[in-house]
Amino acid sequence: PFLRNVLNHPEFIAGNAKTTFIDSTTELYNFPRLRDRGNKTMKYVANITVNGFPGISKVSKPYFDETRYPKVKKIETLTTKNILDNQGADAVVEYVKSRKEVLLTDTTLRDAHQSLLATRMRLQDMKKVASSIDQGLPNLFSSEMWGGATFDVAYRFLNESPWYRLRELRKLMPNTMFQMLFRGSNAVGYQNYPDNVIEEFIKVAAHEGMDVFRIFDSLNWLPQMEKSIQAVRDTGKLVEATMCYTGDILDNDRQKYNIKYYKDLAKELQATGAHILAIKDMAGILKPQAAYRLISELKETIDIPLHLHTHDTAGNGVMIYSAAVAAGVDIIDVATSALSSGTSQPSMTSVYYALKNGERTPELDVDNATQINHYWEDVRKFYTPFEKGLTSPQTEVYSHEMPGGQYTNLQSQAAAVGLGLRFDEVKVMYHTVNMMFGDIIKVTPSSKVVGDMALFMVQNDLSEADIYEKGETLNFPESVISFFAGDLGQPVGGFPEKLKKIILKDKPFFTDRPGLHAPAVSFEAVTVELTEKLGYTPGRHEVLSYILYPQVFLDYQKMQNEFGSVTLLDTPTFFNGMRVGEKISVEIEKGKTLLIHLDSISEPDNEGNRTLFFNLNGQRREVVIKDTS
Ligand code: 3PY
Ligand code: ZN
Repeated sequence: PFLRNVLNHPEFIAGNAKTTFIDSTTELYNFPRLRDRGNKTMKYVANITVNGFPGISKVSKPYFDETRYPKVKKIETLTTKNILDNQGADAVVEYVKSRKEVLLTDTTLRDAHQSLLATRMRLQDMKKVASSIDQGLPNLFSSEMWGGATFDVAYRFLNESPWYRLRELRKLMPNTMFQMLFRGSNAVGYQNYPDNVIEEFIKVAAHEGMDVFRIFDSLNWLPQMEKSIQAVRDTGKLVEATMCYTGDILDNDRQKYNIKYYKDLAKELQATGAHILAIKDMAGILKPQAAYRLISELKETIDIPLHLHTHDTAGNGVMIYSAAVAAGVDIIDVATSALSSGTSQPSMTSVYYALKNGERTPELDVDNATQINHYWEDVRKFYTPFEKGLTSPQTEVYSHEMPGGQYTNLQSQAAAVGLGLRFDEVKVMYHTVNMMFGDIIKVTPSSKVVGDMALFMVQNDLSEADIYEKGETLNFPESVISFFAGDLGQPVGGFPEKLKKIILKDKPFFTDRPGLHAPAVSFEAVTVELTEKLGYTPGRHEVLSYILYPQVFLDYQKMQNEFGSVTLLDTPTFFNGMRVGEKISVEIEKGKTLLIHLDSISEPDNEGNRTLFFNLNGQRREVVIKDTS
């Protein structure tokens, strides 16, 4: 079967198979699973049906309306992806500069669901709309569909390989530039990694189809971005070097991050090799008039295109974009309406209509965008258990400055430690902690440090004064100690020395780049180690996943062995299992479909086991599951 897989593989048939083909094309190895895939899938479904999906309350499977699949008109035009592939990164930059209209990046497949649905969007739902986006919205600058929290959440909570997601979408969206969020020296993790891991990750991601790398550092510390910027340049793809926005340039009482700070940083990022400058307003606190001033002055300061990212948390998103567009911003981040607003990005079509008949109206086929949006309206309902019920603008964000992607996460973290009803206090404490830390940039992972400290203080009823008075005797959260030890780099203006002493006690700390102290990883040695654990030789992408998230990756492999490719299940079944009498179909590969019917479920026996009676492609099957619900 292995040879048959090789010979039938589209890449092989197309003559694209190189000597690394077999190593890097892991789906070829799926053959031993083929025979028992049906059994594994049923086992997964049976378990979810009886015990529910981990982390969400078990409910009977909801009835959803029929999903409206988009019917888009295919639009033929030269795309940014065509330019990148045929003429290179600099040609894309020239193209962007030559456009009068503002360009759009669609964040639906990454930040939108990271910010609204705890990053739980599954590939299965992306795949069904991917080619409609590719064909119907070809004027997009890019589709942000990877990176940030999606990498570990895919493995950890969805039993889905982020690499598989990238490859599958690449096949369906050949004419759209893919964009990812990359946390500089923290890659797609929450800690520093050795330089050669960062470089290898970028190389492999570029090879797998990533085009635009938005590289940021959680403290805006340039030394933490330089290696990544160079690594992307070496691949020939596009570098969007990023400055994270915090504070308020128009507030005379808050001048740590003033206009000069941003202009100087922009110049440095341009000099370091940025093709594009991203302004990452991760919390959505850039106010419209500040946006106008910031963009206008940056336009006069640097000559690379500007790409603005915001979150609509406070409800001012369209106004921010309107001001930024008037000031000359080149690209803005929007999301499909159904997954926009609130802690997500502003709506693509709202922005379109706000700018319609103006000088810089985006090129967007609004009928296609609307069709695609109908699909997302239906799909969002599958993810209701992950919604946090934020239905109105949160202007408190101007005070706590929490990133859009963190808000709902911190809410869950607070609930998990029994502070669900005291979340308002946590938000206020978050602001206090930021000021105690010296007013830092707050974005993954520095935002997590502030969040951990805020939770710690509220949970232990500690005030700011208590920290200074009793600090010697307190056991601070690990992330806070690590932050003050310089593991994430150096904050703008340095650490507050008094607090640093209290938190670190006698522990050592870095004052230079942590990457200078991290020994290079031997990919060969890790490959050998991982081969032993997996029983097959992993591809380089799997080695990288294991280096970044060892336990998460091994747990994912274990789930794969036990339940097979659950990524292929439809989302309602994935989260809710099956109803008695229901029939589902799972296309496991082209022309091979599992038809699964759940006939009945027994009462639990003396040991608490239930038997589920299925019919799988016409054959009766039984699965016994322990009822732990
Ligand atoms: C991430 O790093 O995941 C973010 O979205 C930061 O805003
Ligand atoms: Zn964001």
